[in-house]
Amino acid sequence: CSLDCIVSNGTVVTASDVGRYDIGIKDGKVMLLAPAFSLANVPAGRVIDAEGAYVMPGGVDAHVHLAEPELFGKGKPADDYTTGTRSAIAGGTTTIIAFAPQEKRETTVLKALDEAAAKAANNSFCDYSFHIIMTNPVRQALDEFTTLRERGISSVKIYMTYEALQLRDNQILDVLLQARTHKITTLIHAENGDMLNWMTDQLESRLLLAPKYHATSRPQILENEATNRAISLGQLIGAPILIVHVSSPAAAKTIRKAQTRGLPVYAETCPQYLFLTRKELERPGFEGAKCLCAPPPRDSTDDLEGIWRGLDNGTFTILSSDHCPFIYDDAETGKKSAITEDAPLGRFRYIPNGCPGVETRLSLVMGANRLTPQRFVEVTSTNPAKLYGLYPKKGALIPGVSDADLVIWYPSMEPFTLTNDLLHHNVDYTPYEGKTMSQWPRYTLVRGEVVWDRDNGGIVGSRGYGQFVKRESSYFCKDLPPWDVEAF
Ligand code: DUC
Ligand code: ZN
Ligand code: ZN
Repeated sequence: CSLDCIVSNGTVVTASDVGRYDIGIKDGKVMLLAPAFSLANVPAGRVIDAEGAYVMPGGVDAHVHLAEPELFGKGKPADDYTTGTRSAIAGGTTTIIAFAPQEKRETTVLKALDEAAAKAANNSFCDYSFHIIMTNPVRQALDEFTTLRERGISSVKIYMTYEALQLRDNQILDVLLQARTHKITTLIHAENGDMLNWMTDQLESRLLLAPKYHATSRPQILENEATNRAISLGQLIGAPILIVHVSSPAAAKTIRKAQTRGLPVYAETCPQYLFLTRKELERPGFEGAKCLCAPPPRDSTDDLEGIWRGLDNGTFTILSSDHCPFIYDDAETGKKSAITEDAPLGRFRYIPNGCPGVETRLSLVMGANRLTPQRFVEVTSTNPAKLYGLYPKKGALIPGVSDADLVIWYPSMEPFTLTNDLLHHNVDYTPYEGKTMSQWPRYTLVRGEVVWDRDNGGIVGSRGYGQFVKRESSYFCKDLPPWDVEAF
């Protein structure tokens, strides 16, 4: 039979194996995985000679903010599904999970899902799904978990901070219990909102307003307290939880202890907590705002080392971007909207929290050369696919089963200096401007189609090719007996 495409003689890396193979692709799927050169005589529509390259399952970025309303009460995210997923494929990511936020005044979550689905449909360059953000977990919304599962959604995110989003502990328990029943994974933003507001008031009363005080207002203890509490709430219910965007070694240690006790606690970190320290918030003038995200970049390179260690030793299940894009130079909706006449360096309280990063996630970590290639695939593709019910369609290269989503790297490529004009998002900066990049994907394939060809056209995929992917429950989800208060 003829194949649509053969990727020949590459070093194929999955989470479990490394070896020289040919990959045969047909109808968007991995059809054959055979020893190198063994497909040499098979007719194919296209042959990609991957000699000297790493061939990996495409990146799965499970934390991307696109086309959201003014979520945190400040600033408006700049990327929509078109620009955000364009940026994703240029960086080797083939599936994203974005957010569908419930408005606080709504009693349904299905409206949020419908709105996100409408925004993504016919606009996306790569495959996608959504996490529901639950801000009002009333009975109706909780009862809709059945419908969410029918519609292929198996995760919800909740917040322990931000006035417009924050849930009380009893509300968190309501969500966890319902999530457990429906095999839904709960993502938790773990920062203590009251501590944070109090610290912010303290700093403001002393007129300490510049971007760098954002980090002062959210010390590690505030993340660690909320992480501890989230773990305890999860333990009471016996529900799996995923702590998102973990920034501090203190919280990583708390998570590791819980995992050692056998609790179903998973954790995510992001490149900003591997590469940026709070020093970046002290860039001249207002420039520090470019690296302002929540949780904040931590104090020292020792802190960065602590996060790398957690990524290496299994504390962190996944590495996502937390791509949360705000224009810098826009006084209405961007970072600069926090600047007023009486606060020329802005008031950190009002600076939109978040950095762009969907395109740089894989290259930064690949280039750092700190993880084995297999561990790299595990945390950037296979584990997010397993955690969120996409595996083995995504995150694997199983013949006849997995989509032919690939990222192809040539480790011998010429290093280059990163500048924002090389990126494909709708943001006017990158926190990593001027950084020497030793790695960048040469090709990205989504369901067998080359969508990114760095040396020959750049973005060659098309808007609208990306499909919604229905998700199952988490691969890590165990069958549990019903939760029973009388068992206590
Ligand atoms: N949480 C996120 O997940 N992203 C950006 C800001 C935030 O607080
Ligand atoms: Zn968050
Ligand atoms: Zn986020």
